[in-house]
Amino acid sequence: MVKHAKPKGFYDTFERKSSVPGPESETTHYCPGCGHGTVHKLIAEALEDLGIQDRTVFLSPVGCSVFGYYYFDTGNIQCSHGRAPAVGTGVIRSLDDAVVISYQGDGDLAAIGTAEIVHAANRDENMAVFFVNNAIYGMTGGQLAPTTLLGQETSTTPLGRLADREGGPIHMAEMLDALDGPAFIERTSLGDAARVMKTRKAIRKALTNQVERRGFSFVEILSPCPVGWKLTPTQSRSWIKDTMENVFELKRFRDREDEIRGTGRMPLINDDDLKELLGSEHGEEVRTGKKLEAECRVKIAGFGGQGVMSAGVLLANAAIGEGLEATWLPSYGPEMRGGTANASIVVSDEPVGSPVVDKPSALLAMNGPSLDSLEETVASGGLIIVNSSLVKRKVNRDDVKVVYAPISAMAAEAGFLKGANIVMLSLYLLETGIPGIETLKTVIPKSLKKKELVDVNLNLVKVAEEFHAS
Ligand SMILES: Cc1ncc(C[n+]2csc(CCOP(=O)(O)OP(=O)(O)O)c2C)c(N)n1
Ligand code: SF4
Repeated sequence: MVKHAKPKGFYDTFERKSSVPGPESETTHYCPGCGHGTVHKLIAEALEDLGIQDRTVFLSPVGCSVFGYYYFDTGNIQCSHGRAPAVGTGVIRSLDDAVVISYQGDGDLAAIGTAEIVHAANRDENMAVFFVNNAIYGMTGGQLAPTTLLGQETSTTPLGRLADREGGPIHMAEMLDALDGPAFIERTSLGDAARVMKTRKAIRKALTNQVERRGFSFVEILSPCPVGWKLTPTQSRSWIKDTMENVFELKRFRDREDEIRGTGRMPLINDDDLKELLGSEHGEEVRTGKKLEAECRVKIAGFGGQGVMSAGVLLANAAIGEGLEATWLPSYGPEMRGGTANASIVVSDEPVGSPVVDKPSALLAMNGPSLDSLEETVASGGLIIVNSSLVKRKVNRDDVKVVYAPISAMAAEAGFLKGANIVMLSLYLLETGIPGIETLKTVIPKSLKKKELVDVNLNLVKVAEEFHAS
């Protein structure tokens, strides 16, 4: 007896939240004869047979296959249009054991996402990319795609694609084959049962490559879109064989079968490298397992030229010098000179999840516009240090601690106005103790290229200490 059942890679029922309740909400959302369903089934079967369902992260694109998460019983991420290879890069670099599948249409991969796929391929990221090429934008109503054939009628080229007007179809497999990076590239089709079986093999090969960490594996699948092509499902399969395959050659372009590329994880910096990088005298203090009560999320903001970026780097380096984890994220205003700029620094006792600081626990406002734009973002109970030499108003919040200090005047009085950033940073460290002011004093000499400025800057730390003590 032959027992037909859904492969385990699929959920038992395809229950879609947004559709009308009833049997309709448990069928797939694809049109009859659509190739996505076939490719889904081949993937789901391979997941089960290779036993990798529990370690697979399926990246759905924007396009008709946007609902991957309703079907695949795996980890799922719905990505922004074209960005799946970038998301996959993050996943594979942080989860050693993951098998990453980037499932993309031709609008998604070859139009808006061209940069992402090219660079992921070039970096040879460990991921399997299934590129469903139906030569049209299916989801949005059959517009021209980068892979639309010359002469093919679409809703935006009703008289057919013209090379002189729209350019010719992009051959993604050939394009990626020009790169050194990829491990495996093949183009297959769903034109008939024999071709489907070849596609099945290519999908398994790409997934096996992930299990064995052979690197970036790309399968382009010529796939029917009967609705977009205005053909019946049967005519669509024939059209693939008789027309599409004349333009897109079915071929295994590359197979680096014998190479194993290792995990996708970025090599973590080891303690010796860290000491060399920081010139740390803290030797044994590097990654000490020191604990913080809470993550510090700091925004240092001011005019370009006020040294907010370098203050941020010093803060991050001092934190790392104490065995903590830290990130530094610069944000420059559009102007080359004189515009506003800010640095986001996160200091934590664990690897930092996101370097973005939306709700700072501390704002170091070097000028008025910075206070105006960021005051409201500071977390309740947080800290604002205001450079009262330049900011003439008071802070409006009563749920944060505020320190007013004439930072610029203090630096100028000490003979080095440009060092106002050091005064500001020192005050922050004196207020919070994370990291300690003594650590900053050891980081400054190692960070400054101009050695004659070391004493000047250390003197500015002292100025801040005196202000804080007064
Ligand atoms: C940033 C952004 N730009 C445009 C769109 C509109 N959009 C949705 S799907 C799509 C193209 C889908 O075509 P394709 O990737 O070929 O997938 P198919 O639907 O044919 O499977 C476009 C342009 C969008 N959702 N988001
Ligand atoms: S529009 Fe085309 S690609 Fe989209 S579900 Fe229908 S047949 Fe499939």
